[in-house]
Amino acid sequence: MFNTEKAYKQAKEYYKRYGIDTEKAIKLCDNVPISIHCWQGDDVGGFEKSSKDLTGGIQVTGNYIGKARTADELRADLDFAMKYIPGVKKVNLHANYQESDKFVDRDEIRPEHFKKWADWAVERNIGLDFNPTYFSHPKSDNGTLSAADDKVRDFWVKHGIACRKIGQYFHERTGKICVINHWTSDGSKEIPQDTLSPRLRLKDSYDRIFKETSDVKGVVDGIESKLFGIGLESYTTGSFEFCIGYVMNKKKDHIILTLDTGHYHPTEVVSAKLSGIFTFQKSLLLHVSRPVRWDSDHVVSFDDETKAIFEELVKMNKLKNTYVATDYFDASINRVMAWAVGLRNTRKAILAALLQPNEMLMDAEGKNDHSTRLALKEEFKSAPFGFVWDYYCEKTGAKAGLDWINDIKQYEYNVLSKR
Ligand code: RNT
Ligand code: ZN
Repeated sequence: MFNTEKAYKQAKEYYKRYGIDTEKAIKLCDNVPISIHCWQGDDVGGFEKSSKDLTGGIQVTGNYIGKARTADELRADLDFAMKYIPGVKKVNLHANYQESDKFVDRDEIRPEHFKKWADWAVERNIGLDFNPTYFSHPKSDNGTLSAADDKVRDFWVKHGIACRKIGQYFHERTGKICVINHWTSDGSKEIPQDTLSPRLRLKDSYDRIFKETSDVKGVVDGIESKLFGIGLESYTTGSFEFCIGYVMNKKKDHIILTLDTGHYHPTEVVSAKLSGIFTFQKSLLLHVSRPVRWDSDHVVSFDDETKAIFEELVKMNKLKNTYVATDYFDASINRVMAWAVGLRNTRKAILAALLQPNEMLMDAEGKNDHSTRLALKEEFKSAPFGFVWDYYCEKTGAKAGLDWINDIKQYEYNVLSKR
């Protein structure tokens, strides 16, 4: 019979030889909040009282059974998924997940439309993060915060303002910082004649949103850039240069850069950008995703790049300065499983990063001993990490091995398949 405790004891000794304290690593890992994106549970649909197709150049593919049809179902699914996600959690909502009896347009949303979410979060002692939904709306076809039509732009500025106030409400209710992510899909299929004016308008819109809500407390605002979207291939108003320029220029601690792992050229990686950004910035918002050939938003994998990102953050001692959030959507598999797999992998990459022989590697590097540095790094790739991970998952009740997979399959049979 395999014994997780026994295996862990051996692993603990293995790591000790490299100067690594597994208990300390587990504790640190467990305390990193990860913000679970609510939109995996219903394919980014939301619960507004009007049906809208998903727009904004993002796409969800698949038609697997069991999608959450109401906010109550979504919360029940989140509750179930969270059992199998170890560590401190937050839930990340989009503005279109409002709850009200009648239709409330985006410029009119208020804290009361998110009261049920706040009650739910308070009961579970988890934080809530938030996102203005600058897409999937009749007024988003020709740009939102960068729209040439002043009336349209005013509408979206009002939405941004409303969202920051809701962010403060979440902070007041949960006692935890609310991280708001601003992403607009504004852009175009062909290169526009005028590429500058939309960017100047986008800048002005963000300025207005922040000025109007300068008294808002307990909120941090990420500005998310992107390379392209489907149907928006040639030009993105909120490009990387625009967003980093905006954030650096504002010099406000609450306005930070968001890096989404799927938002760069295929040979660019977020792990290589982190130290450059931290040279100038105090903190960062990370959207952990998995791009396959494009910004496909596949379920997060325990892959080289995800590991490299967290290794970088640990090495720089910037894990505590990074807001970690997931952002992916797969409708071709059990959505609760998709949550558990991607969130477990994110947490797993954090733990793996905390279990690297960083001191020995630094020491070798300090001595210009690059051969030892390489040998150590490579040798360590076969360290018994899985034994530490399983032990951590079992200890926190998130279950290890096949147990959690079977539980989620059972939930599919008992609950999801009946929808
Ligand atoms: C889109 C961005 C954005 C969205 C969510 C739903 O490419 O990554 O963060 O995925 O806001
Ligand atoms: Zn994102």
